[in-house]
Amino acid sequence: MGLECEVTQYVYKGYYGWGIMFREKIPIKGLAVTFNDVVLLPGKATLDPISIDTSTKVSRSVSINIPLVSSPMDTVTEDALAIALARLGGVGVIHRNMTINDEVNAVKAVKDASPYPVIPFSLNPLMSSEEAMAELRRLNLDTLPIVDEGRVIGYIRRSRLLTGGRLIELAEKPVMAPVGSSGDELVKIMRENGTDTVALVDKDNVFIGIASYYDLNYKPPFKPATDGEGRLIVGAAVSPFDVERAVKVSKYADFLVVDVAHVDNENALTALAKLVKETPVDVIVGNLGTYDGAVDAITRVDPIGGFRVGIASGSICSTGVVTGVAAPTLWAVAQVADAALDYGLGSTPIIADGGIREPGDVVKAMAAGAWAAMMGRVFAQATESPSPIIRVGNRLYKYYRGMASEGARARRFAMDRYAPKVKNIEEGVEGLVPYRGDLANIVREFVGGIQAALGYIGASNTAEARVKGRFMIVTESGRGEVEPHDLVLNI
Ligand code: CPR
Repeated sequence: MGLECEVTQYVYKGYYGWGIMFREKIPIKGLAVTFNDVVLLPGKATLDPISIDTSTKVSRSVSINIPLVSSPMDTVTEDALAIALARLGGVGVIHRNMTINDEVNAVKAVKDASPYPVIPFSLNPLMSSEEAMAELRRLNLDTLPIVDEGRVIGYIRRSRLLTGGRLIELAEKPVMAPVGSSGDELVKIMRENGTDTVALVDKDNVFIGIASYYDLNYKPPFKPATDGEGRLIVGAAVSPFDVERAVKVSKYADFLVVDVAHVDNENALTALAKLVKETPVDVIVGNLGTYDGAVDAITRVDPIGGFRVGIASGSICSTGVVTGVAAPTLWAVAQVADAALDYGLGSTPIIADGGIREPGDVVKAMAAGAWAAMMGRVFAQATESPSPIIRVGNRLYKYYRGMASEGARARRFAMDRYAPKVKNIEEGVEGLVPYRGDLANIVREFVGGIQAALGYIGASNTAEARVKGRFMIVTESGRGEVEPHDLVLNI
């Protein structure tokens, strides 16, 4: 039984009474409640956080291992970040601020990447045993292949180097596998040979790089998100009006994500109803902000592969300021989740999009009915995002901009002939965000926080969070109390 069925069952079996509605979890009507307005109530835990299952679905037929999705933005998701995120179990959505060909190529690059890092480290037969030892120590590895003119000619183990002598005389037989082997196959080979690396070779036996036990043996939940053929999962953004792009990228992408600020629009829904019939993969529809908007989409577009939800909560978004219109993500998720349940789409994933700052926000979104969270700012801060690192004084930053900001609009109108200029105003800003290092560090922190939050609310997986997660509205003084307070923190 899939996770989605379990939730529907909890809901209808009356886990918390009959017909639980996500909107009723947010008790004050008429208040656009945001992440910072609520706390989650603790519940009885049955598992230690580290054993909590973080897997979920991003669309009806695509599963991922951690509930994190990167925004299709030109300072966030191109192939490098999508590869890194899928290797960690989440999924990236390639942005559409580029030509159709470029988007197809970025998607293909993710599908062609190995699900684990392949690193071009090796030893040269001319090295002395001291030099080889220094290299192994530097890389913190026990074994490395000796490679001569592209061929693996032997394998070196640290312990053998202690006696000194010519590298080739100290070598053992090569430990190799074809590039594209699954992680499990490689781990098996390493165990059989007592090595912590395997040399990967192409079909002509040419050395490509090594895979290491350290990279492959990610502790759960760091298990790559892969398709049925073991290739990394990736999504691609499309405009509802761009059938040509949708058809071309969906040949390779696992799912499409509709990329408009507000999809509850006559022209967009008419176009989308046609577009979903032209593509073989799930189409995630958004952005949506209200129950009625979701009903419009559900009744006009069939099939719907998932919902992308939240209007004006994004960190770079100025829609709320410029237009006064907003459907904050947490509130919007509860709205759309109820519409989905009421219209028989309770097993269609909902992605909370915009305004996520902390791991707890992801779990708050789940308690309101979400399956996963989409983030822009947090991922823009990673080494792998496509924006440059900028030094200001002695601090490092990355450039981050909204997709309706002046710079992003200018690029889109140049690149995309399906980008009609329907508004005469920018609805986003551009700025700098602190650089936070490699994506793996950011994701590790987020997943640890998500597991801890799930543990506190008594959920043993993401599906249970939608059922068991309950909110209390927190007052201004309460907010101050549940944050670190009354300490001098900057010591
Ligand atoms: P943060 O994670 O940065 O808070 O929000 C990212 C989300 O903001 C994106 O996934 C997208 O939905 C939304 N977004 C991107 N550009 C935007 C502009 Cl210019 N205006 C409003 N929302 C935007």
